[in-house]
Amino acid sequence: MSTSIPSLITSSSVKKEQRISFLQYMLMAREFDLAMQRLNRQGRAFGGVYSQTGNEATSVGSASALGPNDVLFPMHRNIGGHFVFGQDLDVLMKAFLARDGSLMRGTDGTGHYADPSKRIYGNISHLGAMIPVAAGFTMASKLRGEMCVAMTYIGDGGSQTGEFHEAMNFASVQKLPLILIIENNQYAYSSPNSIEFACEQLSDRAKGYGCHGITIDGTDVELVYETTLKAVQRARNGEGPTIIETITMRMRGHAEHDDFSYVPKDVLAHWQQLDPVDRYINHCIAKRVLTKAEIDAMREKIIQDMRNAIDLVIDLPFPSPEEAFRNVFMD
Ligand SMILES: Cc1ncc(C[n+]2csc(CCOP(=O)(O)OP(=O)(O)O)c2C)c(N)n1
Ligand SMILES: [Mg+2]
Repeated sequence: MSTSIPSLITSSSVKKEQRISFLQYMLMAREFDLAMQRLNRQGRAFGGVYSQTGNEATSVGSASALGPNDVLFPMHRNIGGHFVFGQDLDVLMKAFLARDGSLMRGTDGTGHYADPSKRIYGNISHLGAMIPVAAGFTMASKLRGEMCVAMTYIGDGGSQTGEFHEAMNFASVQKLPLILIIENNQYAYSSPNSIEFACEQLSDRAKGYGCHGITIDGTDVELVYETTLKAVQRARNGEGPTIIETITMRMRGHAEHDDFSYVPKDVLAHWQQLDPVDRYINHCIAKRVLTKAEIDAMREKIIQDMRNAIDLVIDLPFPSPEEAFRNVFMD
């Protein structure tokens, strides 16, 4: 593995306050993740706990490029996007700990919720299925004469589904304001890229659909932001969809039950050096955005907020068993 570490870009479209907010949201995503991992090991978080570590720059940078009328269809490693879209920490903690009365009524702990008040819709577990839904959202808003960009996400594995193809073809033909972020984190469960697809880059497919496509470093928040901003502008100009493939690494197992022993240790060590949060902290200190002491204080406050949210939620009751039958239809 090469040990070279690329420098992060300093985007001219980013102002100081935005840099601070990128850092804030990435730290929130990281600390939420660490809190969920701990709760899982303590037997207090149930179901799948899907680590976002390594994906913070992609989820925060991309969601930050959208405007107040746009919509987000996040996937299972996009907690950063929920924060960018203003989702409340306590609300998320209650949902992820599957407590009664949460957004998913306690029936799920992985963010399969829609919250129209926050313009967040997702995620749909069936890989690929959310892309046509996001495309349909933009089609509906177009028919209503509104200008609304939808952004959704798919993994390298999920990109191999039929719905990916159908949705991107349809969106390209209709020139829909849709942005698809392909989070290429090298693995789909235990399958590496080499047995998933034969094209060089997943964004190469854009040419076949007749839309725009680009592959970028998904660990560089300002690069992700700047690239997505251009895609948003194209979408608003009626130039149709964009596929942005972000190259990242899934730094833990598929979910916390998976020891990911199939990932070579030198590969993980290489990506550890590319950690998007640590590198952006150093970048912000070097660019005098904030001092180390200010960043430490920001992180400490976030950790305290996580503790407070857990304290608030942890003793709440689970839903009654009947909840499992609500919204289930049968004769
Ligand atoms: C259509 C479909 N097939 C299989 C699954 C089971 N499944 C859930 S996540 C996953 C791996 C996804 O890998 P990738 O798309 O690369 O995303 P990552 O988890 O790496 O972020 C699989 C196979 C599913 N949810 N939907
Ligand atoms: Mg993957």
